[in-house]
Amino acid sequence: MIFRKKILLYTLISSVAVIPVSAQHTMHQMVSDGAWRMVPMDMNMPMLPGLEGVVPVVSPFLPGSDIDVSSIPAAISSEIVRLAEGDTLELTVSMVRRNVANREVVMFGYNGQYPGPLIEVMKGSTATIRVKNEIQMPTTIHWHGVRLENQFDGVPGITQKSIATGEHFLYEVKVPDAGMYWYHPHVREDVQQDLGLYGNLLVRSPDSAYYGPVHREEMLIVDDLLMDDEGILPWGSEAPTHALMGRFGNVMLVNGQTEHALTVSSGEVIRFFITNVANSRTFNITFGANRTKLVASDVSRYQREQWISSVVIAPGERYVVDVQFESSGQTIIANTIQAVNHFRGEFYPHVDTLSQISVSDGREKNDLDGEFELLRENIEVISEIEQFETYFNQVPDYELETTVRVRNLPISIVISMESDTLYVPPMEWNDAMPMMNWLSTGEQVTWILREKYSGLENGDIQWEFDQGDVVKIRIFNSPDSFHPMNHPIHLHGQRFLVLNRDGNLNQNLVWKDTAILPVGSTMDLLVEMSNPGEWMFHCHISEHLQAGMSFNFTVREF
Ligand SMILES: [Cu+2]
Repeated sequence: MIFRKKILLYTLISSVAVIPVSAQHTMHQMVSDGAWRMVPMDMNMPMLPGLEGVVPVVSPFLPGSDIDVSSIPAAISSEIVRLAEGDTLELTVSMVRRNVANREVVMFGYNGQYPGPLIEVMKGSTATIRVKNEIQMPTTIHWHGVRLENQFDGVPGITQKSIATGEHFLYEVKVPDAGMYWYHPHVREDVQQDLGLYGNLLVRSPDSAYYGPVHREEMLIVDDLLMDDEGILPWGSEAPTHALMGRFGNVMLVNGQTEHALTVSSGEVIRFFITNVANSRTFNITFGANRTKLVASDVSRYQREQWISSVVIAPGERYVVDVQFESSGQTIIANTIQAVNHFRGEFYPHVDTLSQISVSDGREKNDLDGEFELLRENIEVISEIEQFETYFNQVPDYELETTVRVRNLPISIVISMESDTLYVPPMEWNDAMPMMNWLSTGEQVTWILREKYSGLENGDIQWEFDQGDVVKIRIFNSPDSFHPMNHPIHLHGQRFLVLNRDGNLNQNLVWKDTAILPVGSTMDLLVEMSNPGEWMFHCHISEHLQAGMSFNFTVREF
């Protein structure tokens, strides 16, 4: 350990950008041009010596900084679009004007909406969406979680050319699995997705009893945005800032709003479809004292419904829960976490309100108490997964581990991060070192997926499968790297089961496309290679993806 530290200290030579004194004095005037502004800091956190006035080594980017903001149309809230076979949705990507946390900001939107339209389709149908790009950056759309035809997966340079400004692309999205999916760009997600380019795709089952009965359905798209008094903090232009831990926001958003609220009747059962679209933040969502039933996740229902006390949801994941609100009065949906203070090595409880719920006195007339009590066994899911049981105990076909490499970071960051690994938490629920995180860019940090035996890393990894192969992949998140971090691992175009974590068998399986890997943990994924094409395997923290944490694998048509 000591040896490793020494090597790092002597080999990582500090190379930093410093705001010249003259520029520091005029920083306020430069704000509207998208100049760097100091990242918001918690007053409890000391400024590291030598970092005063230091800014990221990349240039700042804010959309619309050269345009009269009043000329940009105001965004509207999300609309539901039901698409039947043969219908085409025209989806335009453009700049929108928004008011977030009482600040007027320029963001991006799909059809001028926040979030993008909720697209609802029937299982087995094909949704046709023509995307027109009107922003000054190339873009694409990735249909997250959908086992669609490879050419519509939205990966620039792999499945399509990115859509240039003024150009179109026609997506034909065939949806084989019921559930909640989402769509977002696969070009600089750290910028475009953070600016509001995300929406839900709800795939309905023809079976009306696919889920249990509820009074109402609500979408909860959870997100966070990094803001100060002036508005949104700029993003890195040539490469992302916040490459170490990802860009955590300090303003919580539900469905793009800071003031999400619901009014419900006492006894009402609500189904929440939760999607995490944040760049990096994993949420631990609680529903007050209200009973919460876990129903489904990314690509299927669970084998068995179960009572839970909270939903841990990483970027990219979806969960479906049914909640019954019993007692009248006020309650909240919250992000309830154990935050860490790296400088003190302490954990402290922290609660952020996501939604205010007013439960009225009037009892819900059509009562579902009996149905809600019931925990259903999903026989179709159980019997389908049974067919994969022969693979459960096989030795892994592939083993990966995660790590990180840094170069040219300011020396005080290196020293501070090194001492920090002494008490690294399995999950980073908050950004406890905002300045250091902000200053670490994609030009200094490389996040790595490494094949354990070959030593091949990221894009050098070459996996080929035949359609129909069932493959066990073991992934280990090494706690012994420069700054370890949890990673949501996402596979395109296929579905997988998380068989076990740290040797503990998963007793209630569900088909997934994204799974969180805490620091120090090992998980075994059983992937059904059902869908031919060239597909991505990557970390869903936007900044980690931009910092290299990705490779492609091929499934040959059989
Ligand atoms: Cu990651």
